[in-house]
Amino acid sequence: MEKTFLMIKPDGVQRNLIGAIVGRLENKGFRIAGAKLMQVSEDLAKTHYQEHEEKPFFGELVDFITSGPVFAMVLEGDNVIDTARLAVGSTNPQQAAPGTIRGDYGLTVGKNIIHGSDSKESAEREISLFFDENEILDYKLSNSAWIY
Ligand code: RTP
Ligand code: MG
Repeated sequence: MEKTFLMIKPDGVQRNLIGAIVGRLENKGFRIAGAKLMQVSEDLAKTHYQEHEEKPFFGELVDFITSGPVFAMVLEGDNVIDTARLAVGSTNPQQAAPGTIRGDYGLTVGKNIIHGSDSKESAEREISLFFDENEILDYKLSNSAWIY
């Protein structure tokens, strides 16, 4: 089954949205394979957002993502990479559809509540950047037969 990486950003943590967001993802039926509250180091932030190194907002992005704890997650499900991105919503919360996490909770592009991996390659890369192998658990949900 496919895995993806999601991270509630410091604004989501500070606004006490961890429970609401994790609740939505659990309700959808995804399996939480790993989860932790953590402080992102400057090195990890720069590596994670490497693709944006040349962008004018890179410095702000690194400062923001290291400004307080984040809640990092590995989710598992059928087609979860694309489906979780749909649940996250468009990058700019002002354009994100209601019903999406960014559409319902976010206000500006700089503080858009949550990150989600955008491809199979990013998901693999980001999971291994943020999680040790022993932090990702392989277990079955008792209701899984009712989901897939
Ligand atoms: P993310 O990587 O955080 O899940 O967001 P995304 O794929 O939807 O968007 P991406 O293009 O990867 O941009 C990464 C983050 O950079 C910030 N950003 N700021 N000021 C700006 O114009 C601007 N553009 C992007 C956003 O916080 C975005 O989530
Ligand atoms: Mg991105």
